[in-house]
Amino acid sequence: MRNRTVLVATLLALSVLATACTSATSSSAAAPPASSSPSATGSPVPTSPAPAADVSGKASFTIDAYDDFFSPNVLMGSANQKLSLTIDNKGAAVHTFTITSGENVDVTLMPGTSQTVDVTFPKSGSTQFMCRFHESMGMVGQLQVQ
Ligand SMILES: [Cu+2]
Repeated sequence: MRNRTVLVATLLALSVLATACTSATSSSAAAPPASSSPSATGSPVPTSPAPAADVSGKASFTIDAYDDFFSPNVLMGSANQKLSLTIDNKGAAVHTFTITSGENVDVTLMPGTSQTVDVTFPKSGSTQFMCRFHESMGMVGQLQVQ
């Protein structure tokens, strides 16, 4: 929620700047409406996780870490499936990818870096993973047997 508020405030500030520039450099053209896609330049940073990903039959997969969530944060696989999982930290903060149940996985990702770990889906149900720094902010996910 807080991220969204910051984003909206940033977009508002940007559109004010854009309007100011337009009126300063052009007296005839009307200022573009504030809703004209500010995301057209550069790829927009998502504000929530992508939908669950089906990784059945795959040997490797990549998820992204943002501030502060994994995307996607639910991986659907098959029982006992092994997966070479790359975590790509696209956020500005340091994150971890951590599994404390069963196999121990714990890697720390500096901003702009990625790491690959081997994970194994459980026999049934799901295995939780999380970021140790932001678990309380909901930066969690699961390997889910479908
Ligand atoms: Cu984190």
